[in-house]
Amino acid sequence: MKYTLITLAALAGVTHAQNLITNGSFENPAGPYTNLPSGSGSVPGWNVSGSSVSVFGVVDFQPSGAFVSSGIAPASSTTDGVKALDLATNNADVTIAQTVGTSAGTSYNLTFDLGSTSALGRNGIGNYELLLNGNVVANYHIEVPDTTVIRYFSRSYAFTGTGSDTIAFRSVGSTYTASLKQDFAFIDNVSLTPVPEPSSAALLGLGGLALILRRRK
Ligand SMILES: [Ca+2]
Repeated sequence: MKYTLITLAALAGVTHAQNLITNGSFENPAGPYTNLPSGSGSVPGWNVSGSSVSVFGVVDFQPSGAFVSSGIAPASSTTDGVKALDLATNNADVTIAQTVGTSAGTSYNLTFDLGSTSALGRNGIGNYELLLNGNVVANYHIEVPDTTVIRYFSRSYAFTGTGSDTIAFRSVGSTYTASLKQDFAFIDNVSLTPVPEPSSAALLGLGGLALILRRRK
């Protein structure tokens, strides 16, 4: 029974693989709202280009926080941890990119949460592009009429690894007409994990079974 439990734990490890993205929840840097310049050092793990970005957190909407007057419910400000990132700071198009080591031929699932709000007189529109190795592979448009919360939408994108893959999110539409112009384009909870293949899990299970049988001898 003991070794059977170990085998089950090993299988569970496959279905809950570690997130390959560094600082995908934008918890770093810690602290209250901060405007961060473009470059590779301001948001750990990410390269920022196009303009500056800002990180904000639950604390900014609490009493004595920088944005408490916005009326935004603090708990709605992130979907993971206590901080999130605004890709539309200064109403400029911004790109954040990160290169991740992958296994060629392996399937991966990228998941992330995109958010906005109509608080502070904004239009609640966020426009994004997802780029994979420099190519735009998906577009996302969100509209949030709510004025007292930040509302997030979970999105995902599946792709096959090439050995080293660069994932980038770009806010777009800063030059659109007023009615389509993005105001807030938030992002949080970026995660990249390999998709477990039934054959791999089965092989691992057989390996575990072999281990059990060997240890029982
Ligand atoms: Ca976060």
